[in-house]
Amino acid sequence: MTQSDLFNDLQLQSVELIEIDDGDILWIKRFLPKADADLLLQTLQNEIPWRQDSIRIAGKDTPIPRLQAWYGDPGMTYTYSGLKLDPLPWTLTLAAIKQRIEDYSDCHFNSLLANLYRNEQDSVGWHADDEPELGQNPAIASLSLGDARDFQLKHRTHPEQKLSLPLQHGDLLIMKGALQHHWVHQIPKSKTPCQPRINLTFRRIFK
Ligand SMILES: O=C(O)CCC(=O)C(=O)O
Repeated sequence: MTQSDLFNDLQLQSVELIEIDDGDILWIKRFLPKADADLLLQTLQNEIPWRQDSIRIAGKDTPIPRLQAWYGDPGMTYTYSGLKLDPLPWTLTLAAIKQRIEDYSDCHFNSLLANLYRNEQDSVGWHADDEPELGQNPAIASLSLGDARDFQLKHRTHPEQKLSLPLQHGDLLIMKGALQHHWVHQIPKSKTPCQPRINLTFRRIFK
């Protein structure tokens, strides 16, 4: 172990409540210690059957600029932008990290969208996680692994209210309250080269 590995392992979790109007965000930096985050990143890169789905934009099938996979309890299908996703069954790895996040957040999740940003060209555009099946004020827990990327938020009716959170390896973001009604979020392409990043967004679908 080098001195910098040792330093990284000693860095402690810190919790920041982001003060914004119309929603709640909790940013738990280093929710996972580096060694756990490293192992999880490597395992998920290999075990998830990543695929590039297409969504319909202006009547045309357009590949999304990232890879993804949808997991969940039986029957927890999810539809966004005209794309219907049937759940893969939980793996031991994903069930374990879900439990760890549930214990911390006191929330219960029955589904997960996993995203793989292969490099700086991969992204997700402005959107909110406001599909009807997520209920009125969904709690969403989002775990970041791999290279840091900027998670940007913008208020829908006061677009001058915006923020950018540089999410790092092992960080957990919990979004709650009315956030998805009033704010949109995105991961833009990056101007500098990026190594792969995996993001796990745990959700609860109401059927
Ligand atoms: O990669 C991220 O941090 C955000 C992913 C996201 O916005 C989503 O899955 O809805």
